[in-house]
Amino acid sequence: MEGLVLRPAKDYRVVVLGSVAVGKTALATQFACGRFPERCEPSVEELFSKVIEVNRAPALLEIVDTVGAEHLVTLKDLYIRNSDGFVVLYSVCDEASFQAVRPLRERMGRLRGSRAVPLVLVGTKADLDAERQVLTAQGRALAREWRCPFLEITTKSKTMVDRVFTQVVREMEALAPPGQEAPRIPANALETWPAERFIG
Ligand SMILES: Nc1nc2c(ncn2[C@@H]2O[C@H](COP(=O)(O)OP(=O)(O)O)[C@@H](O)[C@H]2O)c(=O)[nH]1
Ligand SMILES: [Mg+2]
Repeated sequence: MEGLVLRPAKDYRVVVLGSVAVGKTALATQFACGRFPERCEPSVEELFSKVIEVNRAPALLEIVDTVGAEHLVTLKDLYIRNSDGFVVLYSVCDEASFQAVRPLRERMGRLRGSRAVPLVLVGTKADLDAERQVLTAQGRALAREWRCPFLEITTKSKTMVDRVFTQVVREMEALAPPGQEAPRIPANALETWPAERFIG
């Protein structure tokens, strides 16, 4: 039928979170576009989408690549409230980025109230072994505490990056009751939704 657009039955929004320069944009770009960006614009929040196969059915993943800027905190909180799954990143070469994930997880728990927080904990830049500051065992221990999947990856590897998103889909399907749609916010929320609406 002309004009009829078939959308996959499943539609998930996944938010990529973590400190500045841990590789959020690289991860989203590698997943959605199949390439590793050597340089990324640090201040642009982007939305990527890709259809993948989950349990032999197509699922549309909408990926929100967040930015660290303070003035966007309210929008980030909104995404945490209204999304289906999360990829929480730190860099294994940046101890401070690892320290930052615990308060982030606590904030996510507060913002989502009683709702599940389907997430995957990911240590990036595992290819830079000489610069490593966070041990694999530290990431694994934190994931055990949070009862979530844990992966160490390099975003240069498409295979590893794909695995992150397969894992997050599994978490969403395991933790979120089917048929409970999160309320949607528009993709161009920055322009159309005045920030004042979310204060308080
Ligand atoms: N060697 C290496 N570099 C990475 C990796 N992930 C990201 N980068 C680089 O780290 C820098 C910051 O990445 P970016 O995606 O912009 O970080 P963001 O601020 O979290 O979005 C960029 O120069 C990336 O090319 C990785 O796994 N290994
Ligand atoms: Mg970025």
